[in-house]
Amino acid sequence: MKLAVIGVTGMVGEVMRTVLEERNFKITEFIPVASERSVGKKINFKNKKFTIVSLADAVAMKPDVALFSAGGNTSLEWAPKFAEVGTTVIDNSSAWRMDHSKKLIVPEINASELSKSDKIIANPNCSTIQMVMALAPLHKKYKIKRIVVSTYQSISGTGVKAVQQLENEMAGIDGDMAYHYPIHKNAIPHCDVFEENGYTKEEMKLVRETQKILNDKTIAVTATAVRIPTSGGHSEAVNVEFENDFNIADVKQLLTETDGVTLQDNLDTNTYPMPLYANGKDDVFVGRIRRDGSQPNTLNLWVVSDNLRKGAATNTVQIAEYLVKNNLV
Ligand code: 2RA
Repeated sequence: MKLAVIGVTGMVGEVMRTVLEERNFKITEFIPVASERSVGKKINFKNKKFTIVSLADAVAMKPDVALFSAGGNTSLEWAPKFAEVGTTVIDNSSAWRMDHSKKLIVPEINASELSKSDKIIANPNCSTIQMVMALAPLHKKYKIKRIVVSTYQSISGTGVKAVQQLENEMAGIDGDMAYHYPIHKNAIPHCDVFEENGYTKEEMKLVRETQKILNDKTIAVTATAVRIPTSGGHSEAVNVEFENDFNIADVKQLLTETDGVTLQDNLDTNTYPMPLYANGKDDVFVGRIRRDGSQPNTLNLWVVSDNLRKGAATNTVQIAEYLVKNNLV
């Protein structure tokens, strides 16, 4: 497998390399790609040094698969160029997610939709992935009617500049701002940009992507996305109303049996998910499972996951693994 990683020096690109190494993804040729200013620099992968190449050179090398994490504009311009030479692109940006001709994949939920003809595959937004990982099995059994979700998102979702801003603020140093406001000792209800309807793009991704992944436009979703000064992962308070009633013990059993989900829910031992402990792990952690007594058939749960891993790099690599295993590349 000739594999290219586009955006190889970014935070997600770096985690992609780690995940590819950890999972011993079989690669015959590794093609690291980054912006012009990084071309020619060396990076480490599988204990070897590789020279970063340009996007144009990478297209000419005709990789079998290209994992993209280089922003929407780069994906819009270059993913079709890779696809034209036969490369299967798996893209982390939002560029292709709502394109009707492109699949939006969380392998544990809808990888079976994939076919050889899919040459540009979209990786969902991190906060969507962790939520649907927890909700998909429940939707299958109880049919979701409405989701109200509040997210508490790690600064790592914004990138290096945000991590640097928090470090500077904690050290009392004035530096570049990734956000309009200080993030230290703060919570900013503003992830990505505002749309006409007063919601942010991040909030609308939770609405639109959830319906596409679960293939059910009847699912009502409303979201509030908040940035908080943590770096280990995104946390979400999910209130979900079903068409049918449920039993809490069955819900917990269902989640326990779900690949990629770990139940952390024991109030006697103060056991519940937290980003400090989800950091660096691939699972989606679910806890604080309790009935919402304010209305029928409604459940509250708390969902935490490392947004750079299952929220981005790991999900992308898992899609590539599925393609290889099912001879789709
Ligand atoms: C964020 N989900 O957390 C977005 C993009 N990574 O900012």
